[in-house]
Amino acid sequence: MAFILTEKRDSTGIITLNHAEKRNALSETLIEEITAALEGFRALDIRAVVLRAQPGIKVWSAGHDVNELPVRGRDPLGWNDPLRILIRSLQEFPAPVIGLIEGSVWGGACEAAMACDILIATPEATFAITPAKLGVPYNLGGLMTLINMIPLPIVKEMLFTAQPLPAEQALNLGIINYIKPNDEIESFVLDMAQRISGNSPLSISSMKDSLRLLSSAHAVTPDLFEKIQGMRRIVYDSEDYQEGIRAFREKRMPKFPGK
Ligand code: LCV
Repeated sequence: MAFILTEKRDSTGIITLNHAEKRNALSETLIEEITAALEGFRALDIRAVVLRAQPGIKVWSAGHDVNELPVRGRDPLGWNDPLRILIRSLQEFPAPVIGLIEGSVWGGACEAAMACDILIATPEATFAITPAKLGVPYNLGGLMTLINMIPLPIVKEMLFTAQPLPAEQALNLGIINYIKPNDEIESFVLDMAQRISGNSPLSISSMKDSLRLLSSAHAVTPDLFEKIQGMRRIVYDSEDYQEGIRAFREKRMPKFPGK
């Protein structure tokens, strides 16, 4: 069964998340379909991509498929894990990716949305970054994506409270580019994609990649990297992590032992 729909409209490629029964959770299968669609778009001279969910959806994506998180003793957000592959494929795609956001966005799906180049949301859209709800230690690259997009006090509030940020606040903070009503957002996004497609794809792809490289250019020494990885390992080896996954599976609130 296809967990996404794809469409080509002139020089715009549209990817629609289409696994509503699992709230478009970012499973390995769904992510493989997205990355394959992006590869296919490269061959079709696509000059702008729209990443969306089904029109009128209540949950844009519930984030990482929790059932695919490793049970114990392995970094849940390692370089080769599907979510990291998805983030890189969006950031490295040569043409701009416009995120069309309707509904609530959770966990790693927030980072996937923020890995898009331009974000346009409906007024009801919300963004909740939730590793603290699961006892997950977010990874270095993911934190970089967030602090490149969101002022640090807001990143801390979102990570520590795991509460949804409303679209209006996201707009005021410059996290999203526009808020558009449900009945206007699709045409607004497609018009923007059309305008982008009329410009030089070579100029745009070199500027997109340069901005990615410049924004990720941070001096992380081996000591600093190993210190952060050591802190993260304590968390993903912890009882907190076990309890977060278990509580999700048992559909109950977690009771974190803090060890
Ligand atoms: C697998 C799911 C999921 C799901 N995975 O519908 O950012 S990090 O570090 O935390 C990272 C590791 C990450 O992204 O973790 C995931 C973070 N996501 C969340 O915390 C959101 C978890 N989901 C929810 O809170 C609710 O599902 C929302 C509020 C999104 C929607 O609630 P609603 O009542 O509409 P259900 O909860 O009933 O979910 C419908 C089906 O989708 C599955 C869920 O298990 C259920 O499946 P069953 O019908 O088989 O029981 N589902 C939802 N989210 N992230 N599966």
